[in-house]
Amino acid sequence: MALSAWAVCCLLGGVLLRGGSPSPGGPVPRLQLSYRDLLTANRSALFLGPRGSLDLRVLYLDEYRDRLFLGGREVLYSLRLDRAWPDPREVLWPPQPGQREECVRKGRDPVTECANFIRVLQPHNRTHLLACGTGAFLPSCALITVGHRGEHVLHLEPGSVESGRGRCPHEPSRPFASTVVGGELYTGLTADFLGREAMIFRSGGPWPALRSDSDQNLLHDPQFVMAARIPDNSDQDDDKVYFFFSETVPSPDGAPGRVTVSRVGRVCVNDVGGQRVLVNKWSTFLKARLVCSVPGPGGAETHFDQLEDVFLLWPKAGKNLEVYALFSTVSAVFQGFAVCVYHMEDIWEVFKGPFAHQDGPQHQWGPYRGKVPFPRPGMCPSKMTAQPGRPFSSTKQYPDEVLQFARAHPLMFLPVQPRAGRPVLVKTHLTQRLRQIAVDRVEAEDGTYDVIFLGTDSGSVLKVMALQTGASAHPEEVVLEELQVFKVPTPITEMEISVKRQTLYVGSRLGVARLQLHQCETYGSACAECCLARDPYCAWDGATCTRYRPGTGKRRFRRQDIRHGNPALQCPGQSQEAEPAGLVATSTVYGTEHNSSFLECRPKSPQAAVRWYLQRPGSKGPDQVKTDERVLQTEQGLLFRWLSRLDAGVYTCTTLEHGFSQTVARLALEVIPAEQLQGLFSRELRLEEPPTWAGPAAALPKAWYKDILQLSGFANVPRVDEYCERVWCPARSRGKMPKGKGWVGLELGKKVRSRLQAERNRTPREVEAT
Ligand SMILES: *[C@@H]1O[C@H](CO)[C@@H](O)[C@H](O)[C@H]1NC(C)=O
Ligand SMILES: *[C@@H]1O[C@H](CO)[C@@H](O)[C@H](O)[C@H]1NC(C)=O
Ligand SMILES: CC(=O)N[C@H]1CO[C@H](CO)[C@@H](O)[C@@H]1O
Repeated sequence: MALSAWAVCCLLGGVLLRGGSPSPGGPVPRLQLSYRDLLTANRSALFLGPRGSLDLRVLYLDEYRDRLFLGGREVLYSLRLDRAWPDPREVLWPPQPGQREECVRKGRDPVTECANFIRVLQPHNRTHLLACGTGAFLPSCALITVGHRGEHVLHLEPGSVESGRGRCPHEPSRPFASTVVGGELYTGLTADFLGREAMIFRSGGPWPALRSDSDQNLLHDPQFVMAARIPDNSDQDDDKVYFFFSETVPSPDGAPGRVTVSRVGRVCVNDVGGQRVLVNKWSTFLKARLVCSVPGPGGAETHFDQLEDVFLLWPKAGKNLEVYALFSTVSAVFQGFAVCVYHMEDIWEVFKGPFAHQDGPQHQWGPYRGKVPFPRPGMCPSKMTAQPGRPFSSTKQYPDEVLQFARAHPLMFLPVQPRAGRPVLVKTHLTQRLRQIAVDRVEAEDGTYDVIFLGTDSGSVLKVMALQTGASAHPEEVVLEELQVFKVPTPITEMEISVKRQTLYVGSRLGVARLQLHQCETYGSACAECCLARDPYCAWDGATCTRYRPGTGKRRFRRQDIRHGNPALQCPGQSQEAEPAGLVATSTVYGTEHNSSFLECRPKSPQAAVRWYLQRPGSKGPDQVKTDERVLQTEQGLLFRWLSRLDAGVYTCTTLEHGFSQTVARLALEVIPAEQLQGLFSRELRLEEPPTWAGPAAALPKAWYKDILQLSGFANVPRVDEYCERVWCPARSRGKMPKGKGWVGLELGKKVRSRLQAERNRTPREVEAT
């Protein structure tokens, strides 16, 4: 019930006032769990290394070996997934001797740049990983022995260190993407010291090293987000590596300036470059635009053009891959984020469609209408191209005409449109930026749901669903939880999901956290609370809110309603009518006339609508409390800025959520007239005569010290101290051990003071958490 002066002042400042309109940042999370909540409940566990920060740059989740590999500043770690975190293996990896000084001499920052920041961790073979670091602006790579499955070792092979040029950027933070296919490393990066030479690069395997053609400016200041092999069909010869990135390109309609656009690009795995044209350069590179926009009134579209992150949702057999992409706006006017979902088939269709063509730099782009040579540019050499009379079994055999065309037409004319033509999620006016996305497809009682995890720049993760309900074009956004993973606000830079372990691995510069995807008991111990949570991972099993497992257990005991969250249907007999409000105990609160007072009521869900009712002594039924500038309804409760005698009565706090009403608190407020309190402080009180006053407070001496605290509010703390001194301390200093009530009074005095001290020592954060 206690509320510190800090909280009161913020409440008065209107910061936490609950308005009538929906919050501008979108729906409020149903459950908000603090850093401490997560640790206490064993929902999360952190690894920050021995120095409290790893300066983490890369994370590799190895589910085959059941290990998590981390790359930070001059350090590598291996953590076992099946153990608690304190079992790490560490490898220190500084830059080459002299390179740190060389880096500083070239004008780079000694702290933030001139160190070996590990940026590549990729599988090499059954016993080794490939790791590359910036090497203080001299990138280098090495093989790391990690042992067979079941072993837990980590060593750097000293003889394996070699140049990492083209395989790792020079800069510690520049956007960068890499993947390994068939033992070869594919990277999207800027590969030079000055960070100007952007390319897609392949090296380290049986195929010749290939790079992007730099003559044609195929990539405009790209920011790579992700690279992955995605098979187009069952023919391995047709396998391609896809890159997702943003580019800054000249305005397409000839207007001055440049614009940011997002892209999907691809190359064939079996590309070996051309024979006379495009020698040792990609001959199959193509790219297309990814569109993510919201139609506005009058045909104006709001575009989300900056790609932040991509998550590939791999299908269960037979279905097609879906690409979840997180975008932000580049507008200076407003900050917005959107999640768009692309079907891989739609991406393939665009690559099969017309090439974009421009007659000259000043001309408009249009579809290429001439004859496209064979093999069609972008096609991988395969059975399709190597037919009798068409001996194109390698890109080296492709006619010059084909390679020239590919070089001049890397861009597709049509953009890739998202599923349903619009984002599944749009978030504007957020106080935090969104950085990372991961998705889990969850089977629930009434269907399959995609649960989206969004990593913010303030160290938290949002767990969200976009529900397609009814005929509405806009999916309904349900924010299930907001989880503060890191203690301090820090951008989430990595996120990997393990469906097998039902765990999300969340990385920031500081380190990594293992976060359970769900913890159903957190929602509460009643059927209605479990149902209102609408979490597809959770169901009411007849006794508790537990993990829902499709196809197991007795059907009639599993209660879940993701779509509507309607406890009246799912939990009959649990609504307010059946469970009378009388079950909630009444507690008494004393307030002083003309002073402020506070009645606390915190519903578990901030989505619930709170109503306060007042039963005045002697009046008939309870009335809803009228709020005005004197009586404010806040997220934590009802705040009286100054009390009137007429405020006395029994207050009931009820919540309404999805038609389900609950009594959360019941408080009897007694108002002590101002004159009587004045009397209390001015009178010389004796211990044998505890203060008394007329009126309803007959029970007062029992919880004496508490009432004093309540009376004065924490705004009047010096006054209580003074009161304690006057009343209790002289007795002690005089050495007279008081008897009976007096002795109790001394004990109470101690309690009051230690309580006050504790209140003062508490930081605002702790107050918030209580
Ligand atoms: C905490 O969670 C981990 C991983 O889920 C588990 O192995 C461990 O036993 C849990 N510890 C406690 C005390 O519940
Ligand atoms: C993995 O590669 C390393 C270096 O090329 C080699 O020494 C090792 O024997 C390989 N391991 C296996 C299991 O092939
Ligand atoms: C802010 C306020 O009204 N404080 C009052 C609280 O009650 C004491 C005792 O009646 C008054 O002296 C204060 O002015």
